[in-house]
Amino acid sequence: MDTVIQELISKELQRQRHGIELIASENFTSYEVMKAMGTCLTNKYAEGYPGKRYYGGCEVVDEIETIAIERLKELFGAEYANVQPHSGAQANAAIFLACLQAGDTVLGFDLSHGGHLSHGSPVNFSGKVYHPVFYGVQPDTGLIDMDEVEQIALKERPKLMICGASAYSRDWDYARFRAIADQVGALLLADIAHPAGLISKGLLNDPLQHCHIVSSTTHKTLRGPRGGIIMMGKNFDNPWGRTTKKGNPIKMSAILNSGVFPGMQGGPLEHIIAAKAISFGEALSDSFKTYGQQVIDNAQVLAQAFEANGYKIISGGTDNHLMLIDLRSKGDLTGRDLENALVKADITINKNMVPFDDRSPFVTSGIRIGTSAMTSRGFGTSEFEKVFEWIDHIVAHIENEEAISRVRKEVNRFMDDYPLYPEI
Ligand code: DSN
Repeated sequence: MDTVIQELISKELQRQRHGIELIASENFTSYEVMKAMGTCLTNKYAEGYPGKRYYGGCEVVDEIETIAIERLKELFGAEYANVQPHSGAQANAAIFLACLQAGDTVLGFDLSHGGHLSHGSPVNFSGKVYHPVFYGVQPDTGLIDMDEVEQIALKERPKLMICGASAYSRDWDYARFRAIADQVGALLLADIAHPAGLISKGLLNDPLQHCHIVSSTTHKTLRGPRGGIIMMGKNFDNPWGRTTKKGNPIKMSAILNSGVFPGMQGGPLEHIIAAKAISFGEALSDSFKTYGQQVIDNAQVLAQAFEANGYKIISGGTDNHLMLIDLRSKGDLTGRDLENALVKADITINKNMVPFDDRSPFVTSGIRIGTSAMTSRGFGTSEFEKVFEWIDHIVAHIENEEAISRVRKEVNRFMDDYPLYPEI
């Protein structure tokens, strides 16, 4: 037995058990989802797709992957689903590869306003191989201005437009994005990595009605294993209306599948796909809708508590599971310093650039907070009021190690009543 690594895994379990997890992109899977990832399925090579593999012995994994695909289609009302992307970034890379030529223009949401690296950031493949242009939020409202998106699209004529973010607390107007995409002949991609679980239960607008392609991760609000997916809604399989020389429609689903494999990836991770299938089954249940609504209620209570106590929430509130807090309303406090102080109290958040930030991404003027993980642990609105009090206390005593240590002890005692993975 590798005691070194086993002890470190135990240490991480203790950290997760006793701390308060507020990173907006994290969650706690069910024990069953987690167990599936540590099974013999990891040993199987299965390049290709169910029924069309390049290896023998794929009968069982074919069944598992087919169930994952069918459950995902049912969950979102999708016509097409690919469950093989290893991550959200790789799902996006496969879509870019499938739909674009090097140098094509892509219009995405600015990373420094809340977008994502894989939507055209110059340090990412998407900004190196393609030509990125961006829309952002308005300085006064913190909201995306759809008229501005339209103006940029008309000027830049992108081949692909992307709606979706890592740190935007408002819902998306997918219908208007689609109308703009149609004006300039662009494909429209919604990256729903963050709000996917909430969308799946009808708690936020539905991108599959309007966007040609939808990508996501599976481990954020969807509460599955770490991974990615690609979907298409009904009637989007031939967005160009083009046919082959033989008169057959050119199918986007086939192009996307080949973008993932063999385009971007080799063998799919069938142990992860099994865990995805289990989590999609969980998300199909009615109780997952109750969970999603609680995530939103908790985020709203927390955002209101911050606002009522003089913190500036970008856009003035939240429709989803997260909020971006501009700490410039609290003097010289930086995101980096607050993240470090909170970690000492076993409260985990991440520092985050805010729109029009004058500090670097390593320092930042903001923090991002999400409620999905602690809602999975059983937190309701009263627990989130307590979370606000702890964070506010640390802001007020940021250099007082004793005060921080007292909060840590309180947090650790509090979390004893919210067990995590008692099976272990
Ligand atoms: N960077 C991740 C997040 O935290 O939102 C998404 O990839």
